[in-house]
Amino acid sequence: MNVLKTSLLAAAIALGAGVAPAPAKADVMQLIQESIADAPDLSHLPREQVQLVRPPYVHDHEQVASSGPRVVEFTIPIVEKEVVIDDQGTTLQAMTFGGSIPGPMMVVHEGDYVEITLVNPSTNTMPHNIDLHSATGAMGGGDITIIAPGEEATMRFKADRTGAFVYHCAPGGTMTPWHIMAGMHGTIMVLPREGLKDADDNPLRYDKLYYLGETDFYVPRDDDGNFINYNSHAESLPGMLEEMRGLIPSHVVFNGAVGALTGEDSMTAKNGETVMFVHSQALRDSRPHLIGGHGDYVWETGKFANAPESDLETWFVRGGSAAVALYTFKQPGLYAYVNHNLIEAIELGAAAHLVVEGDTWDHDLMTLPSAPGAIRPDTDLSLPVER
Ligand code: CU1
Repeated sequence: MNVLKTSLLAAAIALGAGVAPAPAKADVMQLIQESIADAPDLSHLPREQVQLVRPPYVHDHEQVASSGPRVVEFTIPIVEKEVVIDDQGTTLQAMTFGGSIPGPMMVVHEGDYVEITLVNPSTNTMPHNIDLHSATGAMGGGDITIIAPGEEATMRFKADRTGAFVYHCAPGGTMTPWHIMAGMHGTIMVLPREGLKDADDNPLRYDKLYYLGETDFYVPRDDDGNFINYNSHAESLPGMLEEMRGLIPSHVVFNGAVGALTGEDSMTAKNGETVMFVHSQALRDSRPHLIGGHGDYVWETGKFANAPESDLETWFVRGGSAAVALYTFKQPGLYAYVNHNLIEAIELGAAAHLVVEGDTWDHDLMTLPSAPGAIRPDTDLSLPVER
């Protein structure tokens, strides 16, 4: 183990000193390994290896399962790297599932077995793991997937409840919020086998799916007010930790950087298409709003066992969860998908764009009887009266 790895581990232990050590970690690992012969034989089930896709896109998947449960295999390499998080060139010593912030979204169906191989290449410097909010036991898998650089582990869990669920790294102590803040979070969506339904049990479908992972970064500034660019993860930790504890983010972004989903990287749809937006936040709360559109159907908590709400203007994402919204576009043009704390959207970065193609306008829904121009002489300028 090199000096850097040793110092990071020492820092992890020291910084986590205020938190009682988890006594059951070894017990759970031991219990699982000693009774591994009791694991169900799944050799009768079909297996599928899924190639993950970089967000905001999501791998191909069925909305209504055409057959029974499967074992779905995902492999996620962990990548520690430096990324640029704004248009000023501010860098972050990032940690990622699969090289992106957020990590790739996985989609399975209820009753499927999810088999995740987590790989920590020897080029990394820190231990990592995966805690899946959709999994049951062993800290969501965190206790049985902790791997040092050069190691890998495969864990399997049954997707026994539907919804969109956050997953994140959770190596323990201060390492946990730091690794999440530095990018190690994503979403897995467990669809009902029969597909999504509205409150009256009518089927709901989507034409496109976009995954937005919102992240709050805490980059300290130097004495001149400029963001500090660190040269390594170890160097960045003390300053980032102090900034994190202040709970005032320097950046709040979708998909890893200010403007990551704008301009040429904007989301797209065709007028008339139904788009699913999955929006996760692993640490703070958020309040998505589609400017010019609505949430036709919104599972605010992201859990499909609950009927979706209808016609929402803004919805809420609890930190540590993922919300799901469906909207059918009715007008072409540019839409903004924002965190409707607009200070966070405009000043800190939590804004994305979606371009809807189309060349016909629904004048029944909106039209323009008088275009912007000079105030007309007969326009009534009297103020509202008091009563
Ligand atoms: Cu990690």
